[in-house]
Amino acid sequence: MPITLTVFEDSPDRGRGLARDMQVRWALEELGLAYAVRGVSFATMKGAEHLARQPFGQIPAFEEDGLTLFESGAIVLHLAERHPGLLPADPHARARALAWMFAAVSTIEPPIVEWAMARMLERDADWFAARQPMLEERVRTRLAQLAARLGERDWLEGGFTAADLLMISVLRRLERAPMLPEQPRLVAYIARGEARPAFQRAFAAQRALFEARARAND
Ligand code: GTB
Repeated sequence: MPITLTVFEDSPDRGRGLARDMQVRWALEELGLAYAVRGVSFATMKGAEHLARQPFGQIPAFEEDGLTLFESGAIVLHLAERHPGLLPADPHARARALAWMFAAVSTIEPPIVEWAMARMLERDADWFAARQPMLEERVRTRLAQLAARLGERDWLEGGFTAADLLMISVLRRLERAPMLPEQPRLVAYIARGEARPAFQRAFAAQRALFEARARAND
């Protein structure tokens, strides 16, 4: 059975590739794996059929050969473990790459998402302006720490790994944030990731879906 990836039918990011199916698409492209896409509407995502794939009614979900998986980080890890190319062979380097994968989703992503969600959903709240500097500062701290550790290196652990794929995907959510340009090393790091042919193919595929939907809705 071919790999099937469930994604937003109408992504709210309007083709900017910020939803988390991008992580999985990028990994599949890096590994040269073909996949089919199933688009789901917001209503369908909350129905029993999709909840059986993704218990929180979210995207992405991944299916292959009777295996159904959710959580973008877990899907990327599954693919990286099954196919060579996204994790180092050396056990210590591999363990460090895994640590960075977890850092991407559990240390760097939470303050970024909190900042982004506040901007998206809480702009009209009377406490928005008071809370925003604190949320920005939390992101700023993590970006400075990450940039310090990355240093002059191109990637987090030797060559490009699944850790860079997840970290760059998480950082891309900051594309319009004033905190990101304060860290030129991270700006360059994101650009290096986005320049990879596999990223370009993944981005183009999600963009094509958005454009097809936009044409159909015209
Ligand atoms: N931890 C899970 C994972 O990594 O797979 C989180 C999955 C998740 O948050 N999915 C979101 C979703 O399905 C889409 S990616 N949301 C619908 C819902 O919860 O009902 C998050 C996202 C959404 C929109 C933008 N955007 O518009 O820019 C960016 C990212």
